[in-house]
Amino acid sequence: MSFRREKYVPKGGPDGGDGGKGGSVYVESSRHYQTLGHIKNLKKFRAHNGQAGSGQKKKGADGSDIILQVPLGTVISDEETGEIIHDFVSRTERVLVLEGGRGGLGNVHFKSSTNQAPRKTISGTEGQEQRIRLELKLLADVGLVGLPNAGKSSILSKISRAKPKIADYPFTTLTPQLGLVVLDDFHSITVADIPGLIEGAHEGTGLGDRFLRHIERTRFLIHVIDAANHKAQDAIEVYTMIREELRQFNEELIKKPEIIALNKTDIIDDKHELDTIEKYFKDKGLKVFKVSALTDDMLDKMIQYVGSQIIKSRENLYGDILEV
Ligand SMILES: Nc1nc2c(ncn2[C@@H]2O[C@H](COP(=O)(O)OP(=O)(O)OP(=O)(O)O)[C@@H](O)[C@H]2O)c(=O)[nH]1
Ligand SMILES: [Mg+2]
Repeated sequence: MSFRREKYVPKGGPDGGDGGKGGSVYVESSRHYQTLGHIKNLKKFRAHNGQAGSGQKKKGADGSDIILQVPLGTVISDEETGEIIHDFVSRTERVLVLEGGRGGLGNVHFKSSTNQAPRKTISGTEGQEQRIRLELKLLADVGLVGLPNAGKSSILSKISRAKPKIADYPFTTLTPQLGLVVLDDFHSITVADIPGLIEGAHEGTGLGDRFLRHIERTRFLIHVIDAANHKAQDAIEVYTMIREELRQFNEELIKKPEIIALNKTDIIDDKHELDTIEKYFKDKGLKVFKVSALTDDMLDKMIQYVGSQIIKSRENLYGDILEV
């Protein structure tokens, strides 16, 4: 609120200007970032306040916006309700998370024939606050799942140029690894190697299930089973257990199309056990590949099959978009 005060201008009338708008908070995906490391230790992001208006009808400056940059693959959600605000999947995008408060209105607006000296103003709105969760999920087409030591990383290292750590003890892989698998001159798919799962992973046993979020968005799962060190009955139990861990984490995971990779066939003596395992899965309607990450046996066939499935699902996806 302000009134014009000038020599020789008695009762100068209202001249209080408007307040500036508060800044807004945006989140933007950027190809320059691959992790959320740059914002890990920053707990609060605050856009700037708008400045107050002043006399002589001066409007206050708008507060500047703040733009938080995150890598592609980040999902932002409301920490309290869990509601997804945005999923940055395919390209760089900018999303308005919180709109800055409206600036107040100065008394210059409220002059009328009956009120030449209005004392009325309208306050600006308060800025808003929200707790949001930022989660980075890999964007892979295919996920490799299975017990520790099943040979997931060995398979990834053979089908892609990724160089994951491989060793003869459980929990060699401590974080998910991503590999690019080139199918032909025009097509490639990405495959994620997830740390091994054991019974109770959903309750935190072993490395727990926290890496499973990285396969939530895959289109396809390859279930890797060490067929050399499991009797048929064990292999089946292992499969059922892993599926149960996946289900506990997210029902959607077990609805994904999957195939079975029976690995380490190079050191199997008892072909009868192997046939029993294979029959069990085939009877369930699942496609089975008897592979060896050591000798490369059947890996190529498996990848061609998985690749063709992925390419088909991509075509369907684009088909849907065209229909819309
Ligand atoms: N003989 C033979 N050994 C294999 C084969 N595949 C993997 N191995 C061995 O099995 C062991 C475990 O292999 P990894 O690829 O590290 O297994 P992983 O499933 O990634 O294990 P985690 O990372 O602990 O979950 C290593 O000693 C590999 O050399 C195979 O086809 N044949
Ligand atoms: Mg591994």
